[in-house]
Amino acid sequence: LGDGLPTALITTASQAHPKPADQTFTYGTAGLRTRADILDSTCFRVGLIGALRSKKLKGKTIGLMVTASHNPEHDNGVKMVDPRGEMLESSWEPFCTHIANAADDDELIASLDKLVAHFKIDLAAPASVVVGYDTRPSCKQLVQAIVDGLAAFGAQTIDAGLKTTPQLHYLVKCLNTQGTPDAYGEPTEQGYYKKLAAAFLRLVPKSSDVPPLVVDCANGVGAYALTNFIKYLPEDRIAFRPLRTNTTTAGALNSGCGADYVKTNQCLPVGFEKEGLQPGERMCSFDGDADRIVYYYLTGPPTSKDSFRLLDGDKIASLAAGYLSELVQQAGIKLELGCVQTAYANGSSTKYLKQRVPVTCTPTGVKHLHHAAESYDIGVYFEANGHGTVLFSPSAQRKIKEASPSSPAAQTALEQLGALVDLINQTVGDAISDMLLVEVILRARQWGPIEWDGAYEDLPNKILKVNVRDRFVFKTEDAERRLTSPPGLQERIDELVGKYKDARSFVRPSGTEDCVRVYAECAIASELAPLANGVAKLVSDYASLS
Ligand code: G16
Repeated sequence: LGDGLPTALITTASQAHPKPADQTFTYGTAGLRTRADILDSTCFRVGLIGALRSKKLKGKTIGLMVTASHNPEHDNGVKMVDPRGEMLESSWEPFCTHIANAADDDELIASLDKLVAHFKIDLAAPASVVVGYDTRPSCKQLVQAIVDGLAAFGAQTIDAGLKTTPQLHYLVKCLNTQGTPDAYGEPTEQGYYKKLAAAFLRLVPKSSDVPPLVVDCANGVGAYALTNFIKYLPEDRIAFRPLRTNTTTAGALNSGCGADYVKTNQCLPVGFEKEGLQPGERMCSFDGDADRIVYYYLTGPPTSKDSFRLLDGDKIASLAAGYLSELVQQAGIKLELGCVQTAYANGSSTKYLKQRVPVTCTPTGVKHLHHAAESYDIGVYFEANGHGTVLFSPSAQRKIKEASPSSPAAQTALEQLGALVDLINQTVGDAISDMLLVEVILRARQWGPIEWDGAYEDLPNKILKVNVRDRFVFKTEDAERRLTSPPGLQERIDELVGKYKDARSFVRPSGTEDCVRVYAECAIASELAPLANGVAKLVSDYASLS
């Protein structure tokens, strides 16, 4: 057992990071995530796994990001980033779960051994891992646990410090491509700002009188990044009014603010009505690690709930898909543009997009959308919650670079596409990069939020959380649109949905929180509450039977 593994080093280090008894950890939608106070052993073990992942890839740098993103401040987690900046290869996920749950040192060594044997990992290979973290108070200690895990394998550890999740993804890709023809950028935080700012200034070359964009930073790391980024952009091109930037008050992170709060509750962040906001003013919210963004505006006084209009990930996808399709056409090149959504996409957005471009539906989680988007020349992927980006395939990027324009208009379109390739963080959804993309398109079209919103009207919709004893009894199929377990529940949901006009509802276990999520939409606003609450009640009833 443990042949070739530095068993003594692992077991000695492991003593400082004992696994809490009676706790089970699961690799979920975005890595391992749960209450921070029980996560120390998991982080130590993620350090061990990270070192092995890099060894498997012959020393390529992988990334570990300590964050629980949209979750409350008392939670934490780790997102694992592969060398091209994408999420950890999914075949490793069950091994992560298994290793995180090993009860003692013997089981830990045995589970590591299994991973090494399964993936035929050369333990003599080098390992390099870059570690970043968000503003949560628990991060420092959890990063130390990761570093202890990495040290047991003698991995080279690069401390990236406080970063947004997309900045960490960017760094990973830059570190692995520097000095190659595919160099993605300078592997520093400053390099990230410079790259985005330079691309933005190519797209918005003249000063503009567009009013400042109000940005809710969720009291998280996005506040730090936006403050740093602003220095790279002349105020006459784009101005910001950052709000909810308090990263030091205990409990403030994501509390009553942030993209998840705004999307779920379909209202302004708490207290925004006192910020002197005007109807038609552009506003947006980041989430806790700045990898999601939603926009919104008011049609009337901020105190009236009816005046709130949400421009969520679906609306961003339609804005981006429409604009990019036009540019491709103007450029006179042949590229297939497609969109990827999940079951949470509003039915109206899917209808709107399907009339224009091919649309694919995947299960929740960037990892699924990202891979599906890679099958298009230009793949626009967005979850309704604001997590998404645009991918340009290597051949699309070549075509954009090498095409000979047939007219001045084609030349401009090609230049704009080239700048967009640089503006968009293609490693993962990125609130800052997506925000710049939206701002570029709105300026190019001379649109405000009202014109953007006019593309289609969302069907009334609701997301509810239901707390159950064991969310894992809920199993899904068909990109999470139907339940296969508990038996009989899907039929009851179908029956209920059938009673309402143009209704749709589905149920799935969350992969980041201990709850089951219910989504419901229908044509008539007054029917939404009975539909959503009715499905939630069915979920509770079946959960208590299982
Ligand atoms: C993560 C994932 C997203 C997913 C969200 C909610 O976001 O990256 O793809 O939509 O969790 O997932 P679930 O419904 O399974 O809880 P974040 O921003 O929290 O990292």
